[in-house]
Amino acid sequence: MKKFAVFLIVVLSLSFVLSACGPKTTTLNVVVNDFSYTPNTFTVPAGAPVNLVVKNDGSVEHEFAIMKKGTSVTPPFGDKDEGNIFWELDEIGPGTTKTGTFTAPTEPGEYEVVCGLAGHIEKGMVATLIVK
Ligand SMILES: [Cu+2]
Repeated sequence: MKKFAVFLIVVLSLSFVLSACGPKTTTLNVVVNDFSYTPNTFTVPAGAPVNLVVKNDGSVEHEFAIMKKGTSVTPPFGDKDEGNIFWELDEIGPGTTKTGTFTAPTEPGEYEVVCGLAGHIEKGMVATLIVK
């Protein structure tokens, strides 16, 4: 019985160790301004958990919307584009920092990132998320 208890403890602690070895979280730090993303290109591993930290140094609200693979926005951003959003962090107020987490797409390639607020893409708020 005692041996079984020891065995159980070993199995349980092993499963804890293994679960801690899942995909590593990637942290992406991006600064948004009126009207740009810095950096403008970011790379994340396919399928990895991503912790996105967006600092808004601008004077108006901004967004960080990742479009689905193979789609890109022809401005103006509108209802035609809503269904093509893979994931987004919105309502990033001026002078604030907002954090969000998402799982990177499993399909490698380039994904368009835009700010969907009226006129912002036109002024340059387009970036590229590279998944590999
Ligand atoms: Cu914007």
